[in-house]
Amino acid sequence: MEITEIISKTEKGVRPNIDEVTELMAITDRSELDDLYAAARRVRDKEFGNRVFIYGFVYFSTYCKNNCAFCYYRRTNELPRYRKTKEEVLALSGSLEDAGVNLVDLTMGEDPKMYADGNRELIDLVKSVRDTVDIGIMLSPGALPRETFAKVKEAGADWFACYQETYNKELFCKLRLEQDYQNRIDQRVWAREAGLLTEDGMLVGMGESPRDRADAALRMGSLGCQQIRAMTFVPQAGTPMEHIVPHDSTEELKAIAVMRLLFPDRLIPATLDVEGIAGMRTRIDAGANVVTSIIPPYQELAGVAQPELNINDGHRSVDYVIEMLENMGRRVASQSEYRTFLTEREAEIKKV
Ligand code: SAM
Ligand code: MD0
Ligand code: SF4
Repeated sequence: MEITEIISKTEKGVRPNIDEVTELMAITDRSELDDLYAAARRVRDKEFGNRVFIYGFVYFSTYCKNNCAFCYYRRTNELPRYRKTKEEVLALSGSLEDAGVNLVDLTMGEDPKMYADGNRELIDLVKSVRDTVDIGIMLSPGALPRETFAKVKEAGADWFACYQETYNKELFCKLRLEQDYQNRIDQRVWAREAGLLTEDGMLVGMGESPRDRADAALRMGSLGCQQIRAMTFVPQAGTPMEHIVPHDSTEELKAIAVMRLLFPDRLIPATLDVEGIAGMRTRIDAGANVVTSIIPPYQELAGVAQPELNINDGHRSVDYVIEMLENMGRRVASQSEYRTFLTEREAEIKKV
């Protein structure tokens, strides 16, 4: 089938098969790419209008017991690491709320301290943030034991994020060394069973094929994840993948647009963590509707893929992002709009 036909039938709501999705992921022609992005924008705007959600990012512990091949914070990379105190996390969450973000994403490496005693400290942290702010809370802690999910929900989190990176098992094992493929898939299933909304994600530029990306997009959406993402791999000093030649963002932008066409009502992030603020517009123009990895300056906080980019120049700050979105004719959702969105989606996942 011609690319234009695949785009137009998908836009009309007819689900393409995996071969057709692979063709979309493999587009290289400039005018076909423009058609793909334009269709993705129409589909998004029909569903969400010009509303965009914005998420603050608090990477509260950079200690990690894992050794992912792609990650700067892998166990064997010798780095200065930090662990924020509860009081610091509460102050950061409060100031993000005051600045107008819709959600705070509490992220950590798999810090052994947060796993001790049935994840006691982690649960306590979520509870304290819940008592302090009224905005959404996402927890991105890595893999958790099954029995912890009910406690995470009970403590007041709205979302659990854990990215499979790839659904190609062989590639997964090369990336997430010493980790169990099925256990990582189960994370989102267990989280949803506990009543949490879930986010899944794929990494781009790790040696995966367009078909792998098509498979990941279809699987992430069909598993009922309400937020799905693609992020381009950024090589990190001191890691085994340090010298891999990085992709530009084209494959990520295509993945965003294809996911948008396949799953019109999902949240899809435009992350500031790959190309900084310079990459926000292209991701929004490919169909994204959430800006993530907003980080307040001068708080000694790190990003993940870009530990420092644009943080202390204030270009990843809330005010700067809001201004840029407004210049693009977009509008940041109010807190009550985001709350309503969460309530609706929570009711939906209960039906599944
Ligand atoms: N430690 C938790 C985990 O791994 O699930 C949560 C934080 S982890 C740092 C969040 C995500 O950042 C990873 O799942 C991966 O997709 C992404 N990431 C890590 N290193 C990256 C890199 N070098 N380039 C692009 N994305 C990266
Ligand atoms: C982001 N740096 O949104 C964050 C991170 C973890 N839930 C998210 C990868 O890009
Ligand atoms: Fe640890 Fe997450 Fe980095 Fe893997 S991706 S090394 S689990 S912080």
